[in-house]
Amino acid sequence: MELFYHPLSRYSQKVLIALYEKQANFYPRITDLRDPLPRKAFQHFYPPAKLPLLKTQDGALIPESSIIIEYLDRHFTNGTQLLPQESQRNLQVRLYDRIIDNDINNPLFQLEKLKRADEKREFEIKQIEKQMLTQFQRLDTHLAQNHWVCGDSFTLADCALIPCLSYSFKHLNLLELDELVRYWQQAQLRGAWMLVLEEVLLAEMEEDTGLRSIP
Ligand SMILES: N[C@@H](CCC(=O)N[C@@H](CS)C(=O)NCC(=O)O)C(=O)O
Repeated sequence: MELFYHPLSRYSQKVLIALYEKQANFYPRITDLRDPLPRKAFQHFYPPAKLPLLKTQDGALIPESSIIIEYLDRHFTNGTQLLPQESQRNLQVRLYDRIIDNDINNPLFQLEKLKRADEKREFEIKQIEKQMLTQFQRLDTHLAQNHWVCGDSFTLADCALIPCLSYSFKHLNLLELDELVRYWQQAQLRGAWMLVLEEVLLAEMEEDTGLRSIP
């Protein structure tokens, strides 16, 4: 299997967590879409040019982080089961995965874009921050009854949430949300996330210094 991804892309981090949870081997194909040459090559290979993308052993291309994780969960029986078999719990996990992608991860992209823009659109920034705070408050209440996002076991919904939390804790005022703070502390001790974070920090260092490690 090959995974086309970038360590600084949150949707890529979501899939990396799943791969480590499943203890699945893969060839890492780091793809920087900001660089015109790799972007063109990747677009030629996969015209929608979105990361992450999984190439399976039989050559099929699977896009969309949640679908990639469902594929991994079906084909790799080792490691953590990320989608429960029981139908009600399965639906709940998929529901939270959608809520997190749509109402947390995607607004974070808008927020990052607005904050990077030269012209500061403070009103829009405040509006998105307010909506996200409401989402996090809901999640905090939910986490009071749940050790991980959907109960006692680690699932797809946790793969979706954890990559969103570094930026959110840095930029939103979340420290009063006790359950979310507890969740974030426990997530940072999860082995799969620690492995992902190592790669994220290395990539951030490379961005800051302009130095690339020797492959
Ligand atoms: N719904 C998709 C979202 C994927 C996505 O938006 N990926 C971003 C990077 S995190 C991307 O490839 N954007 C295209 C670009 O940067 O040109 C998923 O879950 O995989």
